[in-house]
Amino acid sequence: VESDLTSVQEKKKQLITGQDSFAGYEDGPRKRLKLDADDRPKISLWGVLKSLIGKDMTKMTLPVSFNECTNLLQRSAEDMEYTDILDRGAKIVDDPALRLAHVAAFAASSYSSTINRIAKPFNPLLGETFEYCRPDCGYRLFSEQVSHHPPIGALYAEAPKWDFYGASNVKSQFYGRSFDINPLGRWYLTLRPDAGAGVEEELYSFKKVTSSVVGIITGSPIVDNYGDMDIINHTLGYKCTVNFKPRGWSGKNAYELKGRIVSPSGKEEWIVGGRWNDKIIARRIVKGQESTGDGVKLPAGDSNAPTSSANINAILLWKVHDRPPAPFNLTAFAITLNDLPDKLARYIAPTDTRLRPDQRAMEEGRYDAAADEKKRVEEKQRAARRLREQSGVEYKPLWFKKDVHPVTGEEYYTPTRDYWQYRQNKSIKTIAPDIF
Ligand code: CLR
Repeated sequence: VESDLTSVQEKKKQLITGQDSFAGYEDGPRKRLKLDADDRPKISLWGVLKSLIGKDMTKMTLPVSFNECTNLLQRSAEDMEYTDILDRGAKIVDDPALRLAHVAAFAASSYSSTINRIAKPFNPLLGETFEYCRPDCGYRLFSEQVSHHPPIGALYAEAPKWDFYGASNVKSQFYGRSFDINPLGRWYLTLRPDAGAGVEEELYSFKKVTSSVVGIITGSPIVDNYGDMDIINHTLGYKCTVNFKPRGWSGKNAYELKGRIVSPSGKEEWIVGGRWNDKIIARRIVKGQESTGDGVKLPAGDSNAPTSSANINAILLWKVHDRPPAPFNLTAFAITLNDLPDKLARYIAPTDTRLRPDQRAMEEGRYDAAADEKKRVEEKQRAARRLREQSGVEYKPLWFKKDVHPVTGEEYYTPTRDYWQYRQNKSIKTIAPDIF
């Protein structure tokens, strides 16, 4: 049984359903692509990349066979694969440190999708948008490519118990030995805990760690993710630094992560640890010692999740989903993103990634068409930019605006027009540009 929602949770739920946000998603997420396996030509990465040392990804023109059939807006949406962690975290009403542990596990969980994905996502066109709803998980997401140089994609996702927002703005550089991707922006999470927590909303924020493609020269490239991720509860003052270990020469430290949750008074309360390819467990620190045990199993369904940490010394926060073989090594979640059932086609913006012809061709294994269409839409983007330059018009994104975050004081993107309202009124077409 779903417990009663708090007034702020209920308000968000009413907003999402009141705007018919889930219209078009009735058939549920798709299970597979049309393609059974991708048959992209296998080329040596090093053979192509060796002349590109020192460059960033935006300055590399690579054959389309280096691409996967997703783009960076969709890669950001992949952060939503494990939002069940947030819904479980919101249920813990008597332990803000354990709530933060859930947020930390959520932030780390998305890295599991980088495994075996040695391919370049398409670069979204300026003004491209991507919406994604999961009625079964209660959330809606909207994103827009707000800048082309540097490429920045702003995202805003909402559910009754949380909002997740930020911008993907990565600095990439190819060093020869490795190809490094450094995310620049801060990600924000508003959590709305269940009744009894003594707080209606909490603001958390974190920065992503470095992603790095290693093993390029030896011909067995893998994505590693390493560095420190500071996760802060700005409302209550709890903090945690999760350290992602670099895999190292022998691969001995591969996937390992660990962090301590510290209360505002400086007391270490929980340890979050595990591996981002497998599972993450929170263990209570008792008299300076880390509790042992495998952790309470993940509850089957939200309603069985604990509401108190009183009798828990170890709890399983996250377990990776199965990875059945799939074209481009996509996760089952990534496969759902570019689906375009007829029901949905009526609602999405004309700028939605799902309508990008090059990416659709890639997804269907029509690689020559993908290359031709990619060239065409990129040329169309350049023509639009030339027109703007000639008439001296400064580009402004349609749905987001740059602002200063009221709590962190850092620059961020915030919605400026209500996409979901336009969607409900079927009036997106009156303002969205023709970019494909
Ligand atoms: C990491 C998590 C960030 C968003 C993000 C942006 C760029 C992505 C990166 C993630 C994962 C690794 C990535 C990268 C772009 C290119 C790189 C997919 C999702 C691949 C592995 C590079 C392949 C090498 C090419 C030269 C073929 O929030």
